[in-house]
Amino acid sequence: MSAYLAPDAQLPYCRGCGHASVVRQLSRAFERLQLPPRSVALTTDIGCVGLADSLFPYLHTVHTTHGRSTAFATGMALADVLFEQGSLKPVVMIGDGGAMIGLLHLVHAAQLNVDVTVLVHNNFLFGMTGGQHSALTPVEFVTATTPTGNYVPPLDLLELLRAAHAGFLARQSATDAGLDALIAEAIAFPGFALVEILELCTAYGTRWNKLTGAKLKEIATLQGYALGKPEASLERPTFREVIRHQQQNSHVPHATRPEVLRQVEGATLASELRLVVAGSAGERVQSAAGLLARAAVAAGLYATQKNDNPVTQGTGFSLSEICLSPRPIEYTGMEQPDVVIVVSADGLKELVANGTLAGTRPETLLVMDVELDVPPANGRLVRLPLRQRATPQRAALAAIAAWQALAPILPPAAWDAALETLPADRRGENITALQAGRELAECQSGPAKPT
Ligand SMILES: Cc1ncc(C[n+]2csc(CCOP(=O)(O)OP(=O)(O)O)c2C)c(N)n1
Ligand code: SF4
Repeated sequence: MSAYLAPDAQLPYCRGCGHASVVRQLSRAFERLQLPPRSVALTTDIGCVGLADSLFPYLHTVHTTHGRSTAFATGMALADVLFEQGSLKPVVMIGDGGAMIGLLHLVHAAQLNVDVTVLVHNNFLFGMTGGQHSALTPVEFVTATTPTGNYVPPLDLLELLRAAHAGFLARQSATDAGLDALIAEAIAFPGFALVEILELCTAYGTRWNKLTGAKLKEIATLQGYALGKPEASLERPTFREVIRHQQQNSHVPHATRPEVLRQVEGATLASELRLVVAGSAGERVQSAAGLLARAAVAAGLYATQKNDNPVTQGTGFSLSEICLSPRPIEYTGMEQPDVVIVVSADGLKELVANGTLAGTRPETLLVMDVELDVPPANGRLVRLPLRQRATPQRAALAAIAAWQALAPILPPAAWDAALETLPADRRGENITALQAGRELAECQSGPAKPT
């Protein structure tokens, strides 16, 4: 692959901004490594630095909350080691502001030694919000919040991460011709790697300070920073190696609680299926949906789950959006669900409010508690006494089981495999809920039309 950057990419930064240079060098680094585009998860932080996603249309991109990009990338790396082949390459693009806000995520990723590469775009200030100083702003540097020059010594990020046992740490200026090779080396490093890239923000940094490209090296010297060659150490085992070792040496009997889902055969799903489960907070809606996702994965399907509930956690609605597919799922939107399961008034209210019911079609199957008002929706309606017969705590899983009894796609063995992954003391209640749902479906004469 010769171009990871979109050929017609319009770089959205101010003229001369260091972010543009890093974007080009990062693309060249990918070219050097010839990484399959789908193996890269480019994770961007908030700020001007976060405008890079759309410039790399061939890669997976995730735009995250401020300071948290490293945490998202770490999560992806952990999941890739545990559930996939461990071949994903998460690359984080974060500003010095974001690095300061999410400092502990960097420390934690370094401690874990996950295969995550972090590019800290250090332009010495918060660019997007008007040039405020960060913890990495050099002494005497003028910013919006240090108008007479910063007097607080900057945090030496590399020293801090060295204390967190990071294996690959390097610092370079955005204008250095060898930056692409250095970034490629960081990405190829099997554990945690971080490159701090010194840059100029031409909107604020150069407006308030007498700076040119060459001044970046001067700033580095003044802070006592060496540029270029990283300190790499392969002596520490990576997270991947630690997990592989644990898996090979684990003495936990498999049947007690397997780390890896037991695989079964017999799924009958030809194309993607999108399902929403909605109920009340605290009534195990999301864990019921999670069990369904596990059963699907046990049966060889791909599954995604997105949960939602109000910030208050213990009150109001709780819902899960599940996509199931025989092929990798590349889009998890829920504009037109195939199946809608509603087990409480809170859940129904939320599905009306968030527009899910407006997206129902004549083919949509709605499984609802019989006590609920018939909603303004299209589709085939199945109303069951879920809360009364299965209890509110078990209604969501019972409804899922009823749907599966009416329109099965998973073999019973898939549910057994999913149940095995639960702690032993939680299996019984789930088996009861599944049984209740199947019995309710047996009594059901057939789907009706909503009014
Ligand atoms: C949690 C949170 N706090 C603050 C903001 C406001 N905010 C948006 S962009 C930004 C500055 C980002 O600066 P930096 O990370 O250095 O990136 P740059 O813009 O310089 O590329 C801030 C503080 C936010 N979006 N979210
Ligand atoms: S404000 Fe600064 S960091 Fe943002 S695009 Fe402009 S020069 Fe770059």
